[in-house]
Amino acid sequence: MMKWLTCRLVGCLAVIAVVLAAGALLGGRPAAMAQERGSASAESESMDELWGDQGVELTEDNRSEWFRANKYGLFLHWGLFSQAAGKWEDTTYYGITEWLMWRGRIPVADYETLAGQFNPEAFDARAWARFAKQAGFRYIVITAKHHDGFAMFDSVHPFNVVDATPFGRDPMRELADACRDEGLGFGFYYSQYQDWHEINDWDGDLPRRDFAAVFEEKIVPQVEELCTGYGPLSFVWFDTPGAMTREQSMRLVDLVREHQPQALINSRVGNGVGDYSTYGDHEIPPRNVEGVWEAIDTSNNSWGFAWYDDIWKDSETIAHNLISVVARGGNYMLNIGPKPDGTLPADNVAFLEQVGQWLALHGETIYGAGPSPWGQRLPFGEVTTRGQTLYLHVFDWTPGGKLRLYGLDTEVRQAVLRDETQTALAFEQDDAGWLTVTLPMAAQPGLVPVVELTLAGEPEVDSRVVGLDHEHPTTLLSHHAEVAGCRHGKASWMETFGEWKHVITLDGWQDGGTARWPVIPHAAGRWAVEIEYNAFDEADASDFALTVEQHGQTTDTANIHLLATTGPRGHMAPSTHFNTPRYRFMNRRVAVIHLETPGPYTLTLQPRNGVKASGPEIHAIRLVPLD
Ligand code: JFZ
Repeated sequence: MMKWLTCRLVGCLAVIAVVLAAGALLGGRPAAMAQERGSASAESESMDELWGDQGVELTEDNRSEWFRANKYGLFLHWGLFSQAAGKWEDTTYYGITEWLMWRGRIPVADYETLAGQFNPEAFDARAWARFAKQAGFRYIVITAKHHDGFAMFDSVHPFNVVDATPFGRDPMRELADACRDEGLGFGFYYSQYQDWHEINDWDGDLPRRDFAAVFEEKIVPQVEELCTGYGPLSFVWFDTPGAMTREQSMRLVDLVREHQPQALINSRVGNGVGDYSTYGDHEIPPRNVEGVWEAIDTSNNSWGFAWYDDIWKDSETIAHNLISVVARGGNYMLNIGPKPDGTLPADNVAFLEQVGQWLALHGETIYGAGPSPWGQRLPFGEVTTRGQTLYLHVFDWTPGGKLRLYGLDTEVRQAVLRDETQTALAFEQDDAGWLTVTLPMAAQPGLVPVVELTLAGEPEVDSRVVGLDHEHPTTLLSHHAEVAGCRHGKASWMETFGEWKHVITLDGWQDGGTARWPVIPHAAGRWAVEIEYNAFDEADASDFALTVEQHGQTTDTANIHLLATTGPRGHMAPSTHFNTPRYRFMNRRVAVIHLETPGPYTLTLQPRNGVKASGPEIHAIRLVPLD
């Protein structure tokens, strides 16, 4: 999400693509982002209601409440691009499969031949909806029309699934009905600005029309078809607003409001007029984000089905991602690229079903749960909340190990392991601000074990000082630092298969610049210092000092030498979608520091011998306990 960019470019799609690479086709962050933070207020309600199990009905007045109650959505990218699966004639275009038409500069008439082959006879909308329900998803958003302009629904525009394919059915209607029967939310993805079937810069036979005409002739009528023909919708999910005017964005919003007043509209409708914000693809923000927002992600690396992409995220990774997004305050919408025959990839489904089994036991810690009062990941895992309850999700389970949390000011009444034993766990809260929970001497119970803490009141946490655990590595994020003479920045780029990467950084280093983190070790000891950073050749071998101070006195200094990570500042391989700059963040162990007495310290990172080319981009410092 790059809110500082506003796209004013029209016409040339090549230019637009470059701008997309920089993220500008995304909508700006909507005004709704400034809204109040959600909290599960009604403690007295039954658990089912608190879990959002049909407890919150989606109406015009409680869109954000419904959204927050449901947390986990299934995104589906399905269309003619699935038929091609990343390959056109003899060439595989690795990455961002649903952009095949653009990448292959395929003329409209040639691309239309895919419709003649599209016949997903194994498609069973009820089976998809049942799977989604079992996997713990609360809503589905599916591509009704992607950038290739092909309508996966019955439309007056002839380039559609009913009129142009041997399949001849309307899968959107079947899925809408099936979702309603399963009690799942349902919505359409609709690409409102990019429609390469109507406007592109490579097909000489295409009549030259401007967007304003296409908007009136196709976009508005199709959005109306989707809003009037498929029953109540939970979402209309727009994408890549490009050079849409505010009036055009508002036309679409008004249209949705008129027919579907309860439906949520995402920020990519453009011009800051949506209900909630969509983060950059594949991005989980490292620190809590206020307002109503979602992170979107893929199960493998591409959105649309790709014949070569079997790089599935396993169930543990997906569960961790979901938990982390909820702990940051958002919703997680995870994508599957269905196959051209209408089935879902089997490995993909199997991993998601395992997550569903975990959610069947621990849904209470996710659906409608509040964000972590610590504002970022803790060394052992993630925290979510519900009223006076804290859920500690243990990502790193050691039998008999300790979970340490620093800065909780509220009294803990009890700690219980959320498994079938419901074992009460020993815990201790000391005067220095540490809470220590002792795990049982047992093998890891389930996909992600959860410890439930009951507090004497709503959690109050001082999260400014980072507690250094001496059993788990602790991460000091760039954005947690107080800076002078360097900046909080962010690097975003697209990798081989179209997956975006986003990394927050400290960059723009000047001579004498500093980044400072307040930390407090749980016990005296030595920590290995690892730095995750990117340094282009020009900034190679930057020298830094990491100073350890207590009560204004320097107690230790480590000298740090950061070698280039990337080779020459270059571009991605030619097989890649866009020519975005190549970043290569690496985690390197660079020093050892000593923290020998109790109490808080300040760690200061500072360049030593003059900064070259504004220095490296530093994502985080990781302190790994050695004692
Ligand atoms: C868009 C589409 O172009 C893509 O095909 C897919 O449908 C995805 C869900 O959305 O791609 C984007 C849009 C914005 C960003 C990244 C990918 N962004 O700004 O980070």
